[in-house]
Amino acid sequence: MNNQLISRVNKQDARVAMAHMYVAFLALAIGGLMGLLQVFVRSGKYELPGNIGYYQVLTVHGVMLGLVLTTFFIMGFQYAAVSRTAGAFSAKQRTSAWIGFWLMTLGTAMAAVMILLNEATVLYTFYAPLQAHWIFYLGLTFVVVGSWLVGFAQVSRYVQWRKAHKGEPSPLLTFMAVVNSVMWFVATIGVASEVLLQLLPWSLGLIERVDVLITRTLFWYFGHALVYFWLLPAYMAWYAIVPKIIGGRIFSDSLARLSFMLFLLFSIPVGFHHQLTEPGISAFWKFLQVILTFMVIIPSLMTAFSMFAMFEMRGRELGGKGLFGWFRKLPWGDARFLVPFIGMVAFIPAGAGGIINASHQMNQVVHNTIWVTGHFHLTVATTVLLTFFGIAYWLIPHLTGRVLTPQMNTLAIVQAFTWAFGMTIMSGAMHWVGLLGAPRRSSFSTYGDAAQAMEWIPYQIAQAVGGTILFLGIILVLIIFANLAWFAPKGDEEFPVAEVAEQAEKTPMVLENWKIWMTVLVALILIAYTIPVMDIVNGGPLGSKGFKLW
Ligand code: HAS
Ligand code: CU
Repeated sequence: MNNQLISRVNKQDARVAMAHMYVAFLALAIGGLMGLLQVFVRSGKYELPGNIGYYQVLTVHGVMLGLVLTTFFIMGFQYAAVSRTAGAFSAKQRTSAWIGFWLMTLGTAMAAVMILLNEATVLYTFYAPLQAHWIFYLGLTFVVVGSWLVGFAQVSRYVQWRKAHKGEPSPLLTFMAVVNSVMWFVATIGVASEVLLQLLPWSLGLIERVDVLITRTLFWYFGHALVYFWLLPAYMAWYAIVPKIIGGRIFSDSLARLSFMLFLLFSIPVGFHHQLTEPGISAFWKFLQVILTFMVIIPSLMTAFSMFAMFEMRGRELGGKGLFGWFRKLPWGDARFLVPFIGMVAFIPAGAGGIINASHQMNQVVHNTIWVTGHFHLTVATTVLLTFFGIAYWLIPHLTGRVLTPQMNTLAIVQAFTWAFGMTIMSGAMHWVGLLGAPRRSSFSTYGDAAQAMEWIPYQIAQAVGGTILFLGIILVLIIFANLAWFAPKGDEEFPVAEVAEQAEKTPMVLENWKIWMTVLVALILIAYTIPVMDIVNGGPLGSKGFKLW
């Protein structure tokens, strides 16, 4: 296939991708420091200096890590992956990506300044009734529009490739990047309309009130797909890159594509599973979206299956015998494999927690408790993030023309174990104390020395211990990043892309028939949202004038 023809990311494309990486890792540094402050405050043993508020710090943390780090890393990685597998971008496409990058960076700076000025302490979900300064919302708009431009470049390169290769399936990584970009376009329509039609005019005083339930519904229409926008690049690495690193092959190209298409279809019409306790949406529509949520678990189970199959195939090739002998044969000393692997292991309890959250009755127990925080620190902050680190360890040197030295490889392994250890303590404590009722998104309080609140304190101290270990992990990864970006020896680090196993079937072209999939997608969204949204619009009260509670 074309993998052999193009073996590296074009030099000019590498600059685009690397620019994204700088912002991503800067966001990691800032956001990580805020996380450390938060666990300290919640332990009850520490108070923030000056006039800095807990919720302000929490907003910086969520925005920097949940929105900025992820979006920049993903767009940079996908851009590099398309250049590597479909070939260099045209000058026009590259310009679109550069404009997108600068627009995102400008928007990030605007939002960050407003949060630092304490004008936008609205947390990373930023829906009404909390009201931020309009510059914050405008900044977020720039981030979204900028990401569209980088995404358009990828889609345009894909279309160009397909025109030149009629009847052939596109390179797998390019296809996956395009699926994720398309999902992102469709999902961000929700948040863009929330910001442009509601939050922005409301914060400018052009309209007096907004309907809180509509802002929340539009946000979660976007917000759930957002979490899969984070996950899919990790899956790209698992399906198409990790096999090459371990010397194996992709278990099945068709299965990988099918799972990505299922993500595109089912990631969006499920936002109500974040609103299961919300009055104003009838139980039937919540039930329907819970069913669709259970549908979107299937492609993750398919992924788990493929990973096991791929590992076993490779382990047996290396002479592994018996039921589990293959397991020992995998290249455990290679950080590019081991770090994402730890992420995979974390996804087993993380996914199980997600299924608990999605189960309507059990959601009543965990919703708005710090259990949910525990859940997403396993999913996005372990599974996804460790995979991103694993990607960075070959991608950054590939882009900068350097190599990952054995010392850095060892440090990367130490980093991943530090992370896994710290997260087990922190996320474990969050899950447990969440079941005891401890709220999420709340500063330290003894609630008038209530007995229940006293019960929470030891867990909150455990969170601080785990969080401190995690912060050490952040320092380690920043050291590795700096090394790979500026100091590592010059060389040529490979951008690994795996081939498909021989016995795998030919890829059916129907998986690239976008007319079919987009029709199904739009139909699913309309079915899941039209009537409940009409109900909200018709039955809503006057709306909120907005609050500034900080
Ligand atoms: Fe979630 C809340 C349901 C996955 C992120 N989630 C959140 C929030 C975030 C988040 C950020 O239904 C909080 C938002 C907020 O601020 O309020 N989530 C799910 C479900 C899944 C799920 C059903 N979530 C994710 C992923 C995330 C993420 C992925 C980020 C990347 N989540 C919910 C619900 C809520 C929620 C409710 C709202 C809660 C509330 O009340 O507010 C599923 O997609 C999970 C499916 C996953 C699996 C696991 C498959 C396992 C694999 C690993 C294989 C391992 C190998 C290694 C091969 C079924 C693929 C083996 C090696 C060995 C040695 C064994
Ligand atoms: Cu969700």
